[in-house]
Amino acid sequence: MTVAQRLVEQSFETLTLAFEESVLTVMIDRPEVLNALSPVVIAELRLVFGELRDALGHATEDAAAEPDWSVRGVLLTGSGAKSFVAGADISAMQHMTPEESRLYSAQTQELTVIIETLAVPVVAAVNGFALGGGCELAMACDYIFASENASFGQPEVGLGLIPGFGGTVRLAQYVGIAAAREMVLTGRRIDAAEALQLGLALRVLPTVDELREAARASLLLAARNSPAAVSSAKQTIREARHLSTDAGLGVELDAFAARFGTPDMVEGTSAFLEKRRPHFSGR
Ligand code: CO8
Repeated sequence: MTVAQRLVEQSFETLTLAFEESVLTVMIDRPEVLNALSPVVIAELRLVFGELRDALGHATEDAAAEPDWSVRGVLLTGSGAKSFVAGADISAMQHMTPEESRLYSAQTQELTVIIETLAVPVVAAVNGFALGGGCELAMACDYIFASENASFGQPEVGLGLIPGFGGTVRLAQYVGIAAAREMVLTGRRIDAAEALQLGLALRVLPTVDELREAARASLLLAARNSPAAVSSAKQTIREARHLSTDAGLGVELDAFAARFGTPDMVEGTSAFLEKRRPHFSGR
């Protein structure tokens, strides 16, 4: 059984999963609280992304294992047309002790790292509010598409909190330090047009349906390539991001050279020269 089959057969309390044409859609499904992230949502997201990581990890790290590339991209979205995720569930957080909040934050931060290092692309389709933990979850994805009604913000300081799900780190990576400071210190919400202008959203689509379709199309485009090469490119960009130019080029050099002689590299270059479509095995 593939990881795609295993995941869609499971039932979740707070998520709805769908699988079509190699794209797994993970929908956070708590519309009554605008898809706020409760500890159960975090646990279920960790389960889904953890299973994907384990299945794909075998494909990328263990040369002898049969690669399970059944899932070639993940679309992360919220149910309905009003909210992606309106933040961490405030009622679940209110009575946490510092120790409990540390554990909760560590678990959510770990989830963002699993997403960021997953071997396949993950696209956030932000269909409304992406506030606090919602904005932070979206930023852990490879890129963000948004609908016109989307709004983004880090309103934690208004609750006597600060971002705890990677927001103090990743927002500045997306929008630069001054814009990140302004958003985090004021708690101001920005609309989709401003998110696009700042580089937080990569594309803005008029409706939620068009948004999900565009995110899906982008994932399917990536899925036409060698999965092993896509994975390597994703990890290389992440690894090189904060290095000096020289150190980053060294990381790229190693990853580039490692592709040579692999089945996918042989197939991709042969297919081009033979003027046919490549059939990648993902190795
Ligand atoms: N948590 C719990 N419930 C929520 C949340 C939330 N974050 N957001 C909305 N809801 C609930 C509302 O309480 C309401 O429930 P009810 O119908 O029972 O009253 C329902 O969803 C609908 O919401 P509203 O009636 O408020 O809808 P509006 O359209 O009037 O307003 C807003 C929408 C503007 C999104 C508004 O709901 C709002 O401001 N929500 C809170 C946004 C927020 O502050 N988010 C940040 C939370 S803190 C955070 O995310 C920290 C991240 C770090 C965590 C790291 C792990 C520790």
